[in-house]
Amino acid sequence: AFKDIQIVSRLGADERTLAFDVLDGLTRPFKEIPPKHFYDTEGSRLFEAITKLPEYYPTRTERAILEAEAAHIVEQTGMAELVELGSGVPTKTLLLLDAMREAGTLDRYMPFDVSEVVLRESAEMLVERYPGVRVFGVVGDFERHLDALPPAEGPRVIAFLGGTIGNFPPGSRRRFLRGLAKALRPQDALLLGTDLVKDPAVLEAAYNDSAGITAAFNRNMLAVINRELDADFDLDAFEHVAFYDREQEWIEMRLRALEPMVVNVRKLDRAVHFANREELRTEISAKFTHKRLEADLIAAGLELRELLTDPEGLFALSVAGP
Ligand code: AVJ
Repeated sequence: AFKDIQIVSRLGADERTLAFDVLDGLTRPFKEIPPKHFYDTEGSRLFEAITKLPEYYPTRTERAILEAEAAHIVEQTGMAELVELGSGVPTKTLLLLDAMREAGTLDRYMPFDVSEVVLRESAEMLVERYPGVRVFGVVGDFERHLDALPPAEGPRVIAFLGGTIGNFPPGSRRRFLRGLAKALRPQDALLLGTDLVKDPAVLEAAYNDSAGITAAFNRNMLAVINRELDADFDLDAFEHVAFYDREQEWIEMRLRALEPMVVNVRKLDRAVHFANREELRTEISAKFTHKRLEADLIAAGLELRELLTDPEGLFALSVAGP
């Protein structure tokens, strides 16, 4: 069955962008490291734990929407190929693949992930579960390596789930969506998961859980930098900060220095100064209104075909096409 698995890698050892991002991010007037650097093995484990927290509604809500709508999405798109950006552990994916199998359209699954181990394990599980499916995995950064995907044969759906699109600042978000739009043919579609604007108390609770898992996830970025760049961040010297910015309509996560300090990043040959209470931004997570979503899609050259939400209107799955 493993003859049905093909995996290509675009991440060479010298392709790591952490060093460049840290060098940029820690020398800016307002320090910032992009959220993709949360996800080493420990960070991925902590994120999995976040998705099971009572306060963190997005994952379970998106799964419920997919449970209700997967058959409809498959029927509407006729999808034979599923590309999944940032696939990770394929739990929600199974709902779509099951519906494709039921409709008799399932031909190819193309996961895109930074972790070759995760990709290989899920590919092996999936060819067992769906005899005859071809898996084409891409180990890479979906911001840079979309061209590694083979040409579409049957109708293709690119799924970008979980609300990760919210990590892009608004201009980059439109640029990225435009890149996806260019990769789609008229018979293809984009399946996009977005968290929705709601009561700020609900939003802030989701990023300030009482078990402290999100705080550990946030601080883990410093552990990643310590390990990869031989730095000496003291994780206990930073506190977790997460708040909803009502004007921008996004959650911001930061790490706040609890005292003035100097951090050595040996691999970069830099000493980085933090003032007392200085903050390092680690993530924005944009929340959408229907209007905002539609405007972003239009700006990217995409047409909103369908907007599927849960009964409480917490989260949305959109089907869009060129
Ligand atoms: C994976 C980007 C969708 O923004 O909610 C969870 C990451 N950060 N808790 C999100 C995250 C803090 C998550 N995304």
